[in-house]
Amino acid sequence: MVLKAVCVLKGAGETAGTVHFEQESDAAPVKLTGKISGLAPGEHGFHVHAFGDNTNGCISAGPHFNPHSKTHAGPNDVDRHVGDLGNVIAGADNTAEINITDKMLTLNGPYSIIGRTMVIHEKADDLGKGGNEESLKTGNAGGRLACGVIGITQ
Ligand SMILES: [Cu+2]
Ligand SMILES: [Zn+2]
Repeated sequence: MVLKAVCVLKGAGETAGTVHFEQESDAAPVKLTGKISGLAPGEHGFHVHAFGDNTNGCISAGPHFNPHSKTHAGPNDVDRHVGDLGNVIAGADNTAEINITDKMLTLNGPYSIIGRTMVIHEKADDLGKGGNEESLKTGNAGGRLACGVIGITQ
């Protein structure tokens, strides 16, 4: 089984970062750690998108990874996209420290996130509570500042 993965995020602008993934067993949660810099202070939507494709930049990653055909929500909601990790928060130093444990993500099996893309967004994710149609698709998180394909590491 896959125990560890890594994602190097890059974009057209200043935003860049590295995220490490760890999973102890198939049924265990996935732990994400790392840092993303070059962000405006405040909340930024952070998701796994469906495709590991960067041919036209982050837009080629497609929509949120959603193998169970749910609507967009927050990481603590039962009904959510598998890729919905909510927000990360950048401080006055323009850097967000990533420290997330997620029960729905997996590095193994048919719904593995390996080969898919992490995206960090311009704006806050409203977690599906924005009261409009877009909220239930993207959380109104706006543009894609940086992204990277999730790959297996040792
Ligand atoms: Cu996203
Ligand atoms: Zn979503």
